[in-house]
Amino acid sequence: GEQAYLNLCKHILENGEKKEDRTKTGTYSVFGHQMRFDLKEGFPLLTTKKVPFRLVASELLWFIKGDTNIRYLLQNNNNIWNEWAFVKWVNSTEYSGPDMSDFGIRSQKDPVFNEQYQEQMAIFKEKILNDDDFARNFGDLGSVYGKQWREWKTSRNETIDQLKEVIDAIRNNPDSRRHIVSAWNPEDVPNMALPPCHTLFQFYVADGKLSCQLYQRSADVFLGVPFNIASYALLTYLIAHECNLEVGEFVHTLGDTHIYANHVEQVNTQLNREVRSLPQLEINQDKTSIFDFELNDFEIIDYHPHPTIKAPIAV
Ligand code: THF
Repeated sequence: GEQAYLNLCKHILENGEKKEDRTKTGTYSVFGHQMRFDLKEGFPLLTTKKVPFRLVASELLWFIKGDTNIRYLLQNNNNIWNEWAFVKWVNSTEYSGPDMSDFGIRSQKDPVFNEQYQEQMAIFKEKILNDDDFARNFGDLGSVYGKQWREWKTSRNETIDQLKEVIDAIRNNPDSRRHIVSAWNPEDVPNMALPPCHTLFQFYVADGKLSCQLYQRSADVFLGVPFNIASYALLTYLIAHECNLEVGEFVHTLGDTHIYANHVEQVNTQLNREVRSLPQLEINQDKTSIFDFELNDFEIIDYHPHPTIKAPIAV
């Protein structure tokens, strides 16, 4: 449970190797780690800081729809993927504002630049929301999760709906050892704004319970991982609901598992807090298919976390 997450944070701070990374932020990193969350104990939203469930849920619904355009996220006031679309715009010939190269790192270090960046980001968001052509050209992140889950392209130009197939297989052949969805498509990796961090997941049915294991190749332990845990827990609840199963465990297996150097202080703040009891997830019982759910079909109840802890995202 949550203690496994806090133990991981402590383990990295004590044993992590100092490692440089693509974003030039610097990390403390370990390779290979596993955490288990018993979903019967409650819904695994961390309580030692507030995790915005609404953002987790709208991102998951976006994947489930097979959507890869950030417009849907922005329509739901979800800004977590903006930077990866913004980078395509500012590198294009259509962009004529001030130079935005390395905006992620520069916006944190240079307040004058940060103001220019915020201004361009506001323009970008406004155009994604209100200009259809612009949204088509610059809102799309390419062949990311939604695309691979719902419309994997084969060499014969057919498409595979991995999510639908895995749900059918869980229903019809629960004991199968092949309940796998892969987001890692080697041929498509060069066409993605960001190659998938959650690479592959597998379901497992035993004793009337559905469990899920995720292999995550790269894990931003402070900002990403709390989202990823909640997201796959929600997915497991939804598929269990559709297949008339109880929920079992979420097993989270991590590859390059890192704390960014500029998150260390925040992690220490969190480690000094007491764990509280987990909230519960309520799902609208009138809906069965995972493909029919909307944001207000889920409710998190009895969630009383410690306050939000702000941190900059590495781009
Ligand atoms: N890039 C990096 N560096 N880390 C990631 O976890 C990550 N993701 C997705 C894609 N690229 C990544 C994006 N997921 C937040 C959370 C998840 C994200 C991106 C950003 C975040 O900033 N969360 C804040 C709240 C933000 C808000 O309120 O708008 C938080 O406090 O939790 C891996 O999936």
